[in-house]
Amino acid sequence: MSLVLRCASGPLECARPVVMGVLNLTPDSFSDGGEYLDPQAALERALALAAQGAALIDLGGESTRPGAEPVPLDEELRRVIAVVGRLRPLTRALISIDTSKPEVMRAAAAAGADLINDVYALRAPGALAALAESNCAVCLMHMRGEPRTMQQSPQYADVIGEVRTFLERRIEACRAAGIDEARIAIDPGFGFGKTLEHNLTLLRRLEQIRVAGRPILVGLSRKSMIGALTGKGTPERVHGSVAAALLAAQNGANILRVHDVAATVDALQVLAAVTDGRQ
Ligand code: HH2
Repeated sequence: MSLVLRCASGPLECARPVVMGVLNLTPDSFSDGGEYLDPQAALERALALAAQGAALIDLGGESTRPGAEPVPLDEELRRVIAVVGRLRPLTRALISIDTSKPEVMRAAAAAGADLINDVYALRAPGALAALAESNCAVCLMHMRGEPRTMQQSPQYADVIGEVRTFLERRIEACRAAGIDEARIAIDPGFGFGKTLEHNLTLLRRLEQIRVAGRPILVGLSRKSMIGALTGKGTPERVHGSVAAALLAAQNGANILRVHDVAATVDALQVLAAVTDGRQ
């Protein structure tokens, strides 16, 4: 099976799952907040993640953890764009930008970004047009509500059906804006307006949210669902996160967004050896 995501600097083949390393350039992200605010520290971390086997590096200038406050445009641009420009010539890893703001999308595309990872699925005014003008791929993520309030007792009659319908509609909106389907990945948005039970249902039945045969990206790494299942605090969620990533890969995920790249790459190698006889 071939499964390709067309990114700005070339195609990403992801039928065999690949890893996206998380790098938050924020003071308040739930897992690595405050560690990479200095651009030099961020660059070194990005190169380390690539060396550990990340096919993509996801740079974010705004936390989306439950309860997070929005970041002003100037501040997000300042945090992200200089790092993209400096990182571009130093690595062949694809550069993803975690943003919902059209101005950041445009500036990131001009600085050499490959993919826009938007937890609002291009619903902000002007976001569809900004993406359409670029050559970037996009990840469309499902979120119920907004980060400040999304975990206040979310309810679904049918979580799989509702996530799937949302993703179908956002792909349709992309098509109407002139964004080729080959540039689209989809994400059920673990923890974004979902209870533990919703997250487990999505993980169990992941393949059922695949719309139009597009690659599925999942972010489970160190999230509170791993904490709820293991009783561990954020830095101690590595083992649980690797297990979740592996299960997601077995159930259809193509891109795994993780903080612990080396551990996840090792686990995927074991999975690949078992599933395709490759060593
Ligand atoms: N999760 C987070 C951020 N961005 N993007 C996608 N596509 N899918 C996800 O599940 C996802 C995401 C939250 O994690 P993190 O970036 O580690 O924390 P914070 O939002 O606090 O910066």
